[in-house]
Amino acid sequence: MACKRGALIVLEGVDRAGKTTQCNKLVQSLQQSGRAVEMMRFPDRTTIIGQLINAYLEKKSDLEDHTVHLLFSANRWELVPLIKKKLEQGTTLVVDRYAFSGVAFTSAKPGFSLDWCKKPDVGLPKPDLVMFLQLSPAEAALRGQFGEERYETSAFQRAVQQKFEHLMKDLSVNWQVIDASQSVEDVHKQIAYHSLNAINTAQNLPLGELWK
Ligand code: ADP
Ligand code: 2DT
Repeated sequence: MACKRGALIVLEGVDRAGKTTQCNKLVQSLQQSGRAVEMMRFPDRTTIIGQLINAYLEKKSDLEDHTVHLLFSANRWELVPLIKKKLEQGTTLVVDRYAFSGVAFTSAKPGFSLDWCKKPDVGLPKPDLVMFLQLSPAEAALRGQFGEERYETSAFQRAVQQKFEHLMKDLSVNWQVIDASQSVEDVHKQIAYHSLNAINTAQNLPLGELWK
């Protein structure tokens, strides 16, 4: 019998919600329980497309807004063969940001509809679970200042949060909202619970296609 596939698990949320902290903790705990699991993050700044995105985020280059949106999407598509291979081999993937960040960030810019922003990502591997780490701007501020990268301002982050809220109304995606103001341990417990459920369910289901 073919091996059971891994689950595609995504963490989303605003800046400083704890995505990276929780992705690392989830990977560690799943590994400790003997499961095959790996972490990925988007943008993946290591590829050639990722380096263009990195220069843009670090404000070392300017790119036209549609163009950079398509580059973020291309950065996901270039990794699809690897994502599919890992999942088929039974490895669960824990992903720090995905197409939802892509849509939320670009549609927070003037003149971009949610619908246009989703189009390039239609058909990507569909996450089995998307956890949104919910944190108020005031609580995020307690975790440190904004960095120097593009998009790191409170007005823009508020607009992004509203776009995420629209996206979360889509019941074709398995969203779980997590209260990210709790301690690292308590947030982790909830994330681990939802992830184990998703891993068990995904084993017997084919991988879906996002927004299709
Ligand atoms: P993100 O990847 O969402 O931007 P990080 O995981 O990098 O967030 O965390 C941002 C900052 O907040 C880091 O300094 C991290 O140590 C801290 N942090 C993460 N989770 C919590 C938490 N639950 N409570 C308090 N501080 C946290
Ligand atoms: P971090 O590397 O700090 O997570 O943030 N972004 C991300 C987009 O605008 N579009 C996308 O498709 C993705 C995945 C969010 C990178 C920044 O890039 C933004 C913050």
